[in-house]
Amino acid sequence: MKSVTLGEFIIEKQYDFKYATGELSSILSSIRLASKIVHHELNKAGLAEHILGAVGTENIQGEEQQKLDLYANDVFIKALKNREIVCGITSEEDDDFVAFDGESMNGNYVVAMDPLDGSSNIDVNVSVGTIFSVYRRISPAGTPVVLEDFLQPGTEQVAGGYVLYGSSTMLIYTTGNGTNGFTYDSSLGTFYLSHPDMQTSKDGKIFSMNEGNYNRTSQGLRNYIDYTKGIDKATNRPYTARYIGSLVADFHRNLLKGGVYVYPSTDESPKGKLRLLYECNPLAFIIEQAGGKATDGEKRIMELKPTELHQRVPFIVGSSNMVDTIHEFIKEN
Ligand code: P6P
Repeated sequence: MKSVTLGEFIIEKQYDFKYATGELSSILSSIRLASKIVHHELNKAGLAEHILGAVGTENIQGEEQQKLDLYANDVFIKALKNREIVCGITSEEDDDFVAFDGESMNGNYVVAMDPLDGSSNIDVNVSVGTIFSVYRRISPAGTPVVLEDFLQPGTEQVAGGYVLYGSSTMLIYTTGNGTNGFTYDSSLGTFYLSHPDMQTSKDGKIFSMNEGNYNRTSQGLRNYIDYTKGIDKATNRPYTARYIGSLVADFHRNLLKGGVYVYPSTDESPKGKLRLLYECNPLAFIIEQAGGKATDGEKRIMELKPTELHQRVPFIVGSSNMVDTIHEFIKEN
C-alpha cells in the first residue's frame, strides 16, 4: 500500500471541508510541525536536566506546571501564530485566552488546546498527549479575538484531534469526515497514514476509571463499577480494568480496542476534572466520527454550551453501548 503522508492527506482531504480555502490545512500543518518538535524534546526528557520536573508554578487548575508543559505550550503557540491564520488560542496552561496581534488578527480561526495532557507522568516515562480543537471565529476578522469566539459548543468544531507521545508518536484527527490516524517515522521526520477511517466497536470490555473515587461518586456509578466486576459470560464480564492516568493514552487504547473511559463528578471535583473546551470536546468529536459516544452522564458533550474557558464537566466516552449502559445505571439512582 502506498504510504500516504499526513501532508498529502491534509491537502487531498481539504476539499471535503466546506471552507476549503487551505487555511484549515495550514493550521493542521502547524500542529503537525509543533508535535514533531515536542516529540523530539520528550524523547530525551530523561537526559536533559533542564527539561524534567516542575517549574514551581501552578496553572489555573491549581496543577503544578511541569517544564515540558510550558515548553509544549510555547511551541504550539508559536507554530499556530506563525501562519497568521489563527487569531487566538486558549490553553490549559494560560489563565486567559491569548489574542494574537498584527496580521494574525485577520485570522478566521481559534484553537483550544491542552499542550501536554498527563504531563505529571513524564518523570515516570508514561505516555502523554496534546489535545486540540479548532473553531472558526464568531467576531469579525481584523478585530481582536473575544471570549465568545472560544465559548462555542463542540458541534461547531471544524477540527479536533490529539497527538499521543507513546511507544510511537501518533496524530489522530477529524474535520468531520471520519477519524484518521498517522504514525510518526522519526527517522524521516514524517507522519504516515497508519489507521485510515478509524471505527470503534459498539461494545467493549475495557473499563477505565480511577476507582479510588469509588466512595466519592454517585450510587448509580458505584453500581456500574460493581457490575463491571460481575461474572457473566453472556455480557462479557468481568470487564478488564485499565487506567493509565493519562487521558490520551486511555482514550486511544479504548478507541482501538473498544471500551469506556469515565471521569465522573466526585466529592472533590463536583463538576468533574476534565475540561470541556480542550479535552472533552475534541475527543468527543474524534469518538463520534469513529462511531462512539461522549456524554456528561446525561447530555451529549458536543451540545454543551461552554460558559467559561476552563470549564470542567463529567466525561463518559467510548463504545456507544457501554456509554448507554452507564446512563441506565446512573438513571436508576
Ligand atoms: P486522576 C491528567 O492530569 C488528567 O488530566 C488526565 O490525563 C487523566 O486521565 C486524569 O487527569 C487523571 O486524574 O484524578 O485519576 O489522577
